[in-house]
Amino acid sequence: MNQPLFLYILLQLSFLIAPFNMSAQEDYKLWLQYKKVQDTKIATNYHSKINGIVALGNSETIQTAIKEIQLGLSGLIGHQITLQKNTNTENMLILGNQSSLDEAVLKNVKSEFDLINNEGYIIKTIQLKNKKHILITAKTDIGVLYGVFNFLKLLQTNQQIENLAITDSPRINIRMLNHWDNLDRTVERGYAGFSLWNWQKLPDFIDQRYIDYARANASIGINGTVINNVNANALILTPQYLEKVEALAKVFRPYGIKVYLTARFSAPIEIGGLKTADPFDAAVKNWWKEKAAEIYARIPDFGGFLVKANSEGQPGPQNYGRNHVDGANMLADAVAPFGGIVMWRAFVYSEHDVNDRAKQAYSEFVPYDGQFRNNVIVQVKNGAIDFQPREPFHPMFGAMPKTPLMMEFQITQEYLGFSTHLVYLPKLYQEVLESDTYSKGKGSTVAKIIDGTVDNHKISGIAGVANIGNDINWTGHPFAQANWYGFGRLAWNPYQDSETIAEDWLRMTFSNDEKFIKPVKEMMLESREAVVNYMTPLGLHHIMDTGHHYGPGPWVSNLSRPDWNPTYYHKADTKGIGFDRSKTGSNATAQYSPEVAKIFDDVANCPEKDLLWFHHISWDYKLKNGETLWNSLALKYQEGVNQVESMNTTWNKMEQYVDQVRFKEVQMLLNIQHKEAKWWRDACLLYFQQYSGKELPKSVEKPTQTLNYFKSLKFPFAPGN
Ligand code: BDP
Repeated sequence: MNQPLFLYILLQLSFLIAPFNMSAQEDYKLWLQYKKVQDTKIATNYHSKINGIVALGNSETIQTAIKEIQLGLSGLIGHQITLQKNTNTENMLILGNQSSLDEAVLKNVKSEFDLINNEGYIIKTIQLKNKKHILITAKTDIGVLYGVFNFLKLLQTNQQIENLAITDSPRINIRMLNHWDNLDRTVERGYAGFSLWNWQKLPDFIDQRYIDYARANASIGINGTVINNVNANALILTPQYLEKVEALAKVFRPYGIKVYLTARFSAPIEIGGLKTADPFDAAVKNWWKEKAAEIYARIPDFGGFLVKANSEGQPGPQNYGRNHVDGANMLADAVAPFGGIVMWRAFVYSEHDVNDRAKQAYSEFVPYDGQFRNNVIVQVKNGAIDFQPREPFHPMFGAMPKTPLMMEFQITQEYLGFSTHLVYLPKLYQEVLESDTYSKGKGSTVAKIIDGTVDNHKISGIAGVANIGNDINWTGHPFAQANWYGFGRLAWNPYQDSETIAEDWLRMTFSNDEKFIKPVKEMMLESREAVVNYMTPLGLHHIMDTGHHYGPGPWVSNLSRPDWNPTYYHKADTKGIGFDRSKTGSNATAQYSPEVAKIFDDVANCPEKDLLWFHHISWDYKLKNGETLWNSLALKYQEGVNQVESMNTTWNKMEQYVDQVRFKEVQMLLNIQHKEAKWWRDACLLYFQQYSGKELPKSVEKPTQTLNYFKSLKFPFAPGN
């Protein structure tokens, strides 16, 4: 080949490859981009304030902290900050836990140590022999690592670092991800590729991804991970797999992340060769005790078991005439000698129970309050049905004062447009956490129930069903990274504002430019209400298409269980629409504290956002805006579409602030979201119109297709199913 031609081809290829690689990396780096600080004044200031690092201690966690601070600073400041032996020169960054500090340093932070717990940290500007330094310290090494990540966050978000005096501690003990990952690497309700865990290559091959996964989690304070699906496969408990789990636990340990496993209740039969899994059977109890000992011999800091039992066909104690307490306590006894816990899920409902599905978990679990061992925590979804775009808080929160309850949020967007729709979920989480249960009077918010303050619990927990897969950008949608990030931040402190979190995330992930931050933050904050509007406004729920839950399916009524059918939930008829859960209906409202029940029970007082969740309302009923229910419903669907349209407009103006690839990705995804929002609007309104028999209000666009067309759409290979 002649040289010019060769060079020409090379040039063409590099155009194709270079931007791809660049952005692929940016996507991959999540919120830990560590890009050079753009504002030169700020950059110079950082440079002058950080001369070197003095690191005390040499545990794996401290080594990790040193690596991270060096990586972060070299990116943000633009050159390597070296390790120093002492604080003779000023402007050292001193890292070390409490016991590693000498008296001269300690003197500066004595009172701060009283303000933090074992995982908390202190970042403080101190003076030693008239020289200023920045100290990052904690009671434990993991606290130091959290301090390092939070110090880097200050720089990433361009905050000042003069006279620092920060103390911070997590409010919840167990802050974890739940991976619904199967051993064949498919991910139940996963929309970002396959499972991260490469079981076939483990334990010998340690993918860099495992390390970066741990870094990302530690940076937001996540300290636990359940690595396999709640619909569990017993094989994970065999030596063949435990060896692989052990290898992952070893990778995660320096980052303060404990591994937990789901336990299939019938494992003693399936892999233990026993005839029964009856929790009262001596051989069964013994099998679990030995299994626990075997796991702890490999993984001394193993966290414990998460169990889905007698739920959606999974085996459980009821198969043997026993109850949830019997099952949970048997497992709790097995892990107790090693300090392990059992997270027992309350996601139960039965096709044989004719009661409103929303009432069943409460009815089944509340009578057990006080009967669980003290190393059992009951894991409750945020709402009583199933991770809908909006649900009132689960009535179990506040109803079991003698039992620690753990929150289960879904980060993966099973019912919220998969990884195709931009939906900023911390808005949803915050709404739930701020809800007042009134269980011990006004102010008994869900956040205070789960962090243990209302009922004085020692263990507290929060879990997020992960949206992570092996896609280059981890989460499918670039903005879905914000949901992982935001979940972690709220797990650390459930009282934070989702707006602050969105802003931090944007600054760390994309840019500190105000012209970018302001509009894009607004777009994120509005996105949750948008999805509610174009999918399930005014309290509608579970009207997604069947099985895969992709797209609208309000017409579906032929499933084997009544409570799997959308028609069960919306109950549309010629008179009106909505599920009557008030006194005149299923009386689910009575499961809440009287103060809350009173509000939900009364049509006139019930928040309109929850109206059709609690009431069956006539099409002509007038809402606060003076419009009929039918008109309001239609207008909400249209509003949702309009909101996505304006999200598109906002994003289209952002090209200059973000790299080309991420810009295009988000642009294409927003276009799909817009298309699908219209699909939702048209399909739902055409379907409900059959019952209302009314015209659409003028400002609602005419449907582009017939109802039959929408009904005919089938998605046999929709992901995550
Ligand atoms: C539902 C999901 C199903 C899960 C179940 C659960 O559709 O895939 O197994 O929840 O949480 O939302 O157990």
